[in-house]
Amino acid sequence: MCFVHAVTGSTRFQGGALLQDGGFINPTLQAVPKREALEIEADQTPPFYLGMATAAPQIEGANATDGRGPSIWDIYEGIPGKIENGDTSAVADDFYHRYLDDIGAMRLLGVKRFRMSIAWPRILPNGDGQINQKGLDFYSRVLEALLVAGIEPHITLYHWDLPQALQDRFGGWNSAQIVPVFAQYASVVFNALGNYASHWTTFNEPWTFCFLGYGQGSGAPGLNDKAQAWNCVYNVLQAHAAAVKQFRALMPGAKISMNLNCDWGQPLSGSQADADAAQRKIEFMLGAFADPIFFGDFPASVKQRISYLPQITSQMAADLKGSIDYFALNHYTSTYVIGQQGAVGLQGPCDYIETQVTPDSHLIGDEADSDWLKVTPWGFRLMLNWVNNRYHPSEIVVTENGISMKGENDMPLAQALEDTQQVNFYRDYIAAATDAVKYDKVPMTGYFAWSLLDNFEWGSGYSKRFGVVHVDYRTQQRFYKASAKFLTQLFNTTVLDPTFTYPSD
Ligand code: PNW
Repeated sequence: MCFVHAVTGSTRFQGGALLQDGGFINPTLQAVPKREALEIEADQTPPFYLGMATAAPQIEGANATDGRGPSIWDIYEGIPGKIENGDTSAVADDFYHRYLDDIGAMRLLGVKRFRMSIAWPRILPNGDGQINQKGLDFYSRVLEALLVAGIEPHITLYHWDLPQALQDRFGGWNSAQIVPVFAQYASVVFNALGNYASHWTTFNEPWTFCFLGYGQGSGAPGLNDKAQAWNCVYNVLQAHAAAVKQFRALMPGAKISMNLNCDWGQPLSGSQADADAAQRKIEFMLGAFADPIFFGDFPASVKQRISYLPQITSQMAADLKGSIDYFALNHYTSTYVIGQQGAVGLQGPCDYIETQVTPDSHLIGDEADSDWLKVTPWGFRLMLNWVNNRYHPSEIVVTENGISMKGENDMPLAQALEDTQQVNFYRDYIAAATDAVKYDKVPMTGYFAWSLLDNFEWGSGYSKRFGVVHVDYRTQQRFYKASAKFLTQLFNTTVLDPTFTYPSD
């Protein structure tokens, strides 16, 4: 029997004991046998596949190369004070030029799936109209290299990089004019690159780009208008349905979804008000997108509170229902939720507030480098169960999960590469998901770590490092962290040579 070690410290994951330790027992969960050891046994491969996730605007760089047009992030990054340290995505990981090295590294690690996104401004620099062949050629090269390396691509059409031209012309996602324009972009991509992949998603985290981008202004395009954010939700849903219609006609047999992110909401107290509030929080964050797709309408809790919510028509409901082939969930963390009449949150009037610290100063989980992220593997299992119980999807693929290790950016290289907190995070979250599959019968089939490489973390610039591969941004050298080796060993995808180093080192 062989154990994956390098796992010390955390005692957070001990099956049922953990659930009690966290102060909550979910009646929908079966009691879980206590784990004998904290180590995950390497000969017990998790019951889902492993992949590495990335996104074009966070890794590619080369923002003005080969005809790429400006995106809303290129412009937003230029506003003083918006990005930590004044960082920009202009070079990022230089994946545009180094993709062969990075794909080669994944091949050597034994990674079999790679989640990537296509940059709309590379394909249609003005958003619509003239196609930029060089942009399509770049993705053909990347996708061919992946297939030659035995790595299956999972492709996202839109990961926050709207062509700035469309923001200027009609206000981007605030306007219904975006719907046919996105459908055109989708059809260009499906026609040119459709044969390369069998797993697709239309949008990554519309909650994030609608509410942070249009509702709060902490991401591009930097607007602060909740009505615009809900218009964005509505237009994204319509654009998704329009793209899926074409997808199904062109690529029968391939699967498409939308990457939806949700934090677990844990009632702070045992009160009914807090229980209702926690349910409402998940309906606002996840249900606002998934309910229309599964049930053809927004959740009642949202409709009752958001006066400026656009109405889903019966035609739109019909187009949306059944418009995903698998549930693509991005999940990182949990919050405590408290019912509070009159409370207004990021999404508008919602009658709840969220916190990650109890009144007696108990943090919901260990801190990461990103302040919104606390380590709560128990919430992952509960989140998977919530999705399964509400929607009964045929398949759930976790398309992002990961951590920026506390203090990592300030550590000497050797210490950053021994990323024990990141290893423990993956160990505990994967164990929680394994329990969800094993004991709760959640149909989770795949798991993508965010991220392959340290990368441009939006408003945090390069100060937060989510990669399992370290990037030295001065030299573009890459170094494996312990977490890269942990994940690939755990999934039995490779036999690692301990002296193995990155191809370009
Ligand atoms: C996701 N928040 O975004 C994205 O899909 C990735 O692009 C990103 O790098 C990753 O999570 C890590 O942050 C998020 O503020 C952006 O709560 C913001 C938040 C959460 C997720």
